[in-house]
Order: sequence, then structure tokens, then C-alpha cells
Amino acid sequence: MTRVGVEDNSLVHRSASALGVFELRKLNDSVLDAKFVSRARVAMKKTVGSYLIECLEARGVRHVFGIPGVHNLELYRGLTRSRIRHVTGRHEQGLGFMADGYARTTGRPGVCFTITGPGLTNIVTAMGQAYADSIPMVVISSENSRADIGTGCGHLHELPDQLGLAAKVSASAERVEQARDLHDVVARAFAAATGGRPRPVYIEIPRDVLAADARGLPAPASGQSPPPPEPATAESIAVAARRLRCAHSPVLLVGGGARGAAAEIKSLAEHLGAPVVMTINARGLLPPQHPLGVSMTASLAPVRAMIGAADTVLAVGTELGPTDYDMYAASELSQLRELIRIDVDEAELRRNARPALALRGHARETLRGILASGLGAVRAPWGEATVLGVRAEAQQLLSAPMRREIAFLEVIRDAVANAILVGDSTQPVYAGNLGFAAATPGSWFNSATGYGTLGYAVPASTGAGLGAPDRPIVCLVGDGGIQFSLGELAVPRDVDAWSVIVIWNNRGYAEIKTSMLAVDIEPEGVNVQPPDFSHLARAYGYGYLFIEDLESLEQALRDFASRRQVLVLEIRAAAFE
Ligand SMILES: Cc1ncc(C[n+]2csc(CCOP(=O)(O)OP(=O)(O)O)c2C)c(N)n1
Ligand SMILES: [Mg+2]
Repeated sequence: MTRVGVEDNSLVHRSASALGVFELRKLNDSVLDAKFVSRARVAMKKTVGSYLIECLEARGVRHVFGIPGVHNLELYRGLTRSRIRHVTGRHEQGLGFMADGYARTTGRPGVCFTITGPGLTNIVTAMGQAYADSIPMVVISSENSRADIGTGCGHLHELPDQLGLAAKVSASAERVEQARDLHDVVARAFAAATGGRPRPVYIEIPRDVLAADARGLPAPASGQSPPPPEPATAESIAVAARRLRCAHSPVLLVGGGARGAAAEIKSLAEHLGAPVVMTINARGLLPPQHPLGVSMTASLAPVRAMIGAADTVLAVGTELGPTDYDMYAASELSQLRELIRIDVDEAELRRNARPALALRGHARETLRGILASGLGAVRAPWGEATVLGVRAEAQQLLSAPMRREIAFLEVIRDAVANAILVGDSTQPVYAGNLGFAAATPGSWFNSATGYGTLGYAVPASTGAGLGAPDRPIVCLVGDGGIQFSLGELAVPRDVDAWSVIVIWNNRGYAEIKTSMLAVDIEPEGVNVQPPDFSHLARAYGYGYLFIEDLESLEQALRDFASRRQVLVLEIRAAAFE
């Protein structure tokens, strides 16, 4: 083995043999990435499949989440020779959720490979989740040969209108009809996934096209980032700044679309003395101890009352949707007096509430424009007293178990520095969505909101860890939700993850049981038996602890945080309620 350098992201070791070349790259202080580059003779053949790998590589794709089958074999030609690392899921829905978690921690689209038919239908749920939460994802699937599509003859994996099905949950869906189109289709797909509002996109390649000769096609161009949408006009920015300057009681509502604008949100809030209400996907934009931060849902009456009383509301990167603003169907937000909205998506600017002033543009650039155009003197922080009162009142509305669940989450946040908490649809996650203050932007996300898919957290947390390999990942999942994607428990081991899987075990679908009881339905279908999680952890080779109190939780998490490992913590939920 030859030593060739030790800088970050650099090649640290390289050894060559008759079989191929082994490379070790340093990603950061603690993480090395190993890759075997095969010299296999198949590499000599160049098909549309292997050309696609070159196109993805040229665009900077470094991970692909896939499951191979006879239909998409050609997608794997040349993969081992590339710099792309293939992560194999155990079900295509898991691929999609991994890609979702990966996109959230990298800001780049997660790329998936599926087979025709069942591969595609299996991933559609994950595409629906990503669509609802504006997450970029590129799903690439095989399709039957061109002459066989839509014939209904009963070809293997045949699905009526596969393209039409995928298009329903995609910002763009295209079939590659001939080899020479591939390069541009890929370019358009990446542009659609990331150019405006991030979304999943879909590419399908018929088997005969995938296997076609690709010699003679031009070398793939390196991927250019799509041009950002036109910034908001200087005039509208000036009007917004004037209105904010004149406001006596402004409030900021920030959503997932503002995640890249933490510094600007903080400056603006502090300048105006304005409270900042953070949606689930915006938690952490202001840190937990910030006196203007409201890390509580706008569905709670005191928070709604504060927003309603504001003389000016600035909403940034938020759709003002019901799961964040009106979970209890209390009333519409449309009667807000002076609403200014900033969003990258034109359609979003008018969804759920009509603004007095709409600014289309990226959150960060638009807020910078407002900050630069003169907001007058720094305001007395009237918002601080308001925020204190609202927080205390809203706390009172949470049930005692919910408050304990939030305390449980705070122990996790404080014991595992720099952690990303990825949640499923389970009781502590619901409580957290109501009132948990995340440490940093992007360190709290889950499937208990929006599309709301059970089974998300295990694969999404694995993807998050691949995107942020030097950060510890906390997966929060219920005993019911984890059984939706048990197979995906294998992947953390495959990828040498740094994850703790925290299983909230209340022996069944507790939240649904509660909902049945609340409307006088005799519970049925909710007392599902969990498996023995200690055996399950052992089956995958993971450490396991049974947790019944906060002290042992904290100790277990501190040990977890001290070294790279995969650990399963089974929580006896009854002990915390
Ligand atoms: C794919 C899917 N199927 C069904 C549901 C409905 N659902 C929401 S929460 C829930 C119960 C989850 O049980 P568990 O993970 O154990 O969490 P708990 O409520 O017990 O904390 C169910 C069945 C869903 N959200 N998603
Ligand atoms: Mg449960």
C-alpha cells in the first residue's frame, strides 16, 4: 500500500492489484471512505446504462440508493469503476426514505435506482413523502422495452402507465426514448429537482435503450447548478422593508424553506424585536435559548393569538399549511392583517393565506435584501416579553405525558452533541412537533407531519448519516412504526453508521388507540405485539439496552456519542408517562 497524502477529502491510501484498485479517502477528521475500483473486463463495453453512471458522476453524485434486478442490470455496468458508492436497501420504500434523509443533510438530491413495476410502486410512497416536504430526489427506473410498453401482454413487471403513476409525485417525469437523449434528460431532471422548490423527479429508461450502445455519445458535462430563480425586485424588497420598519408588533413565521437563512432570520428578528415562530421543519433556526424563538406549533391557541395580534406578519419559506398552523381546525389564518410572504415557489405565495405583499425568491437572498435596505433603528425587544408569556401559556396546554416526552427529547438533544434527530410517527415525536426546540437548523425532522408515513425513520436516519458522516444520528421510532421497515435495520451495519435507534415501546399503535377511545370506538387493530427487540438487535450485531429512566438514558447516550457504533435503545414508554 502506498501512502499518498493526508489532507481532508484526499486520497490517503491506494493499492493496485490484478483485480483492481483499492482507494481510501479521508472525508474529515474521523471518517474514511473505502472504495474498490474493479478492473473487470465488462468495463470495456459502453452502454446507455454505463453512460448514465458517467453522467451522474460528472454531476457530483457520490451515493446511489438502489436494488438491482434483471430489468435494470445495465444501470450497474461500470458502477464499481466509478466514484459512486451504491447503498443497497432491503425494500424500495427504504431506498426512497434513505434518499430523503440524505438530501436533508447534504442539500443535494438523493439518487435511487429501481426496477420496473413493483420497484417503482414500492418507492412511490417515499416520493409522496418527499413531495409533501419539498425534498429533492432523483428516481431512475427501468421500464419494459419500447415496443412492449403499454401492450398489456403480461411482460415481466409490466405496470399500466408507469410514467403517469410516477409523474403524480414528481416535479418532472421523463422517459428516455433514445440513447442520445439521456444526457439532456438527466440535466433537466436535476434542474427540476433543485432549481425552484425542491421536489422528487423521475426518469425511466426502457430496457432496450438501457442496453443500447453508447459509444460515440459525448463525454458528459459536469453538472451546473441550475440558475437561481429571479430575485425579488428591489422595489418589492424596499416596500417590505418599509412595512416592517413601520410595524409596531411584527411576527416572523419561518418554515423549511428558510433553513438556509438562519443568520438572516436571527438578524432580522433581533433588529425588529420580533418573535419567530418555527414550523417543524424550521426548528433550530433560532437556538433553544434565544429569547425571541417560539419552537412551538402555531396550532396552539396562545401562539395563534400572538400571530393574530401582530400588526405585520412576515412568512418565509412556509406554506402556512394545516399540519403546522391549524392542526385542531381552529380557524383560518386568512384574516391576518398585514401579511408579507417570501417563497421560491410562485404558487406557494398564495396558498392557504393571501398576502398583502408577495416576494418570490430564495429566503436568504431576499432577507439579505430587506436587511440591506434600511430597517431603521434597532427596536426595543418587545417581543421577548410576549414570547415568554406565549411559551408559558402554550406549555400549560400540553398534557403532562407530552411535557415528559419533550423532556425526554431534551435529554437526547443535550447528551448527544451535534446530533440529528430523525423521527417516525410516534408519541414523543408528536409531542416534539408541538414544542421541542431543536439545537440547530435541520437537526429535527420526521414523518409525523405532512404526508405522515409510518416506517420512515430507520431508513431516513441511515440516509441522513451517509450525508453527514461525522454527525451522530438519533432515530426515534415507535414499536409499531419500526415494523413497517424492519428490513432496513440491516443497512446501518452495511454502511458502518453512527446511529442510535431509540424505540418507544408502548406495545401497539398507542396514538391510534387513544384516537379511537376519544370518539367512543372500542379499540381494535391497535394492540399489535412487538417482537423481542433485544433479539432483533443481536440478529443485526448491534448493541442493545433496555431503558426505564432518564438517568440510564443519558448515560447510554453519552456512551453512544463517545464512539462510532450502532446502538438500539428500547424505551419502556410506560416508565416515562
Ligand atoms: C403508512 C401508514 N400507515 C398507517 C398510518 C396510521 N398511523 C399513524 S400513527 C400509527 C401508530 C404508530 O404506532 P407506533 O409506531 O408504535 O407509535 P405510537 O403511536 O404507539 O407511539 C398508525 C398506525 C400511517 N401514518 N402511515
Ligand atoms: Mg407504539
